Amino acid sequence: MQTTICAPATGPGQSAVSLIRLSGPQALAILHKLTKGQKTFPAREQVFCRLYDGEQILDEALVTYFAAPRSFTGEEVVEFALHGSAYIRGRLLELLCASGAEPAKRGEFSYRAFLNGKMDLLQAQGLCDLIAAGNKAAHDLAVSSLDGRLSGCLMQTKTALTNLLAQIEARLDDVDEEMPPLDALQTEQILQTQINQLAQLADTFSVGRLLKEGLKVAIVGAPNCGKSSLLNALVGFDRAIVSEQSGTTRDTVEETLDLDGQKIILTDTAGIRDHALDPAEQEGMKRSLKAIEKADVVLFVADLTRDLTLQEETLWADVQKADKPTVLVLNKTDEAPQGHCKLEGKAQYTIYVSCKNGDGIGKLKQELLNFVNVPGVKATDGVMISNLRQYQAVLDAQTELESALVQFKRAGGLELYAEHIRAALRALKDLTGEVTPDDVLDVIFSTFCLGK
Ligand SMILES: Nc1nc2c(ncn2[C@@H]2O[C@H](COP(=O)(O)OP(=O)(O)OP(=O)(O)O)[C@@H](O)[C@H]2O)c(=O)[nH]1
Ligand SMILES: [Mg+2]
Repeated sequence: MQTTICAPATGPGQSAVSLIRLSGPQALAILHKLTKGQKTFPAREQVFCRLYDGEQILDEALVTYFAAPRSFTGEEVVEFALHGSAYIRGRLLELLCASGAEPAKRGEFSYRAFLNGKMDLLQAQGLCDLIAAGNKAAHDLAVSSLDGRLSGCLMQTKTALTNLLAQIEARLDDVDEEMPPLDALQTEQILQTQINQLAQLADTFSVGRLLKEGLKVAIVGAPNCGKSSLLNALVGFDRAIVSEQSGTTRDTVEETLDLDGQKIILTDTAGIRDHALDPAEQEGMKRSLKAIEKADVVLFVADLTRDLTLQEETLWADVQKADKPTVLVLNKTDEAPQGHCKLEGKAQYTIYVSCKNGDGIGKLKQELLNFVNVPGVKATDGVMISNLRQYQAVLDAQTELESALVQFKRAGGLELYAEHIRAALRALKDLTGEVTPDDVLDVIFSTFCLGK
């Protein structure tokens, strides 16, 4: 028999109210036990009642009972809205477990909702992303998964492929060859349309990922060019130490910025020069190079009050080799308003700033936003994918359909052609969880938060 599980649905610590959720066949019986049978609980109505710990009152709570299958998990569910003391919460969980419930695993409520057909895997992942979203962009992205837009978009492709497969299979079964052959033009068109749709969806991944995880920006350059000053100017407070001495920043300094609802993760780094003063600075420089590797965008800062050093030119070449979008940020325009830098012609983007008086900082922020607000990346219905597993499945499906098309055009055997379409369908069904193996599902849901 299915177990009954319980977990806090709200965070730890003290709060005005906290919520505990109970789900499974024993939920209502456990509720009656804790309220000493003093109340009835009509489904979906909040009932004010006393919860007992033996003969003592534990709390006065608002309790809602959701009858199966009309609940989040599709099972019998009880939600306790308690006074938010850590003691009440902890004690109620103990009482629930003493009455036959078990502590829920991470994501177990969502897992049960998925198993009971309340949502597909994409929607469950959307829900997980919704809770994790710390800014508007990530939130909007999660909503488009949660409300089924992404599933709907894939459903169209699945339906088209299923119909096509049915037609092929009918011909494979037609040993007497009584059926007319497949309409070549129409079949090719169907395949090509689906390939294009999947390719469009796959293309949204690079931006979708940035929207969800945030744009990682590394600030690099020679010592004293104003990297830490730039970090501070962008975030709007003195996050990193600034001084006129070269080699001030040793370790990398990270700070997150919310720019128009988009998460930007800035990393200030140690300045790169020929001779490190000591092992700590040397290690700092190594970390600067690692920050470049990890970044989505590099801000290469140069000081307009002086000429570029050889070391800076080498660093510039290294950044180019890393093949990252790079913005050349020419700093200290207040002191050198006519200053120039020999990299200007070589850089894709150049912005003049003064970290001292704030000139150009707004423009730089806008430039950073341009890396995520790429026009036209949204696929049908404004959906995007942001998860690597989803991306790989979409690519797999696309590759299989491309092979199917080649096979069909070559007028090869129908069986092989059908096999590629089946494989594409499998990849798409794996996305929505229809054919996903249990151990993979376990891993996916275990990344969800407790109580969800
Ligand atoms: N005039 C002027 N000075 C600036 C500007 N930005 C930074 N500085 C000065 O340049 C010096 C170095 O600034 P930092 O921000 O510490 O430079 P950094 O690149 O982080 O240096 P390291 O951490 O040593 O690699 C400080 O004295 C700053 O006040 C600017 O826009 N104009
Ligand atoms: Mg610094």
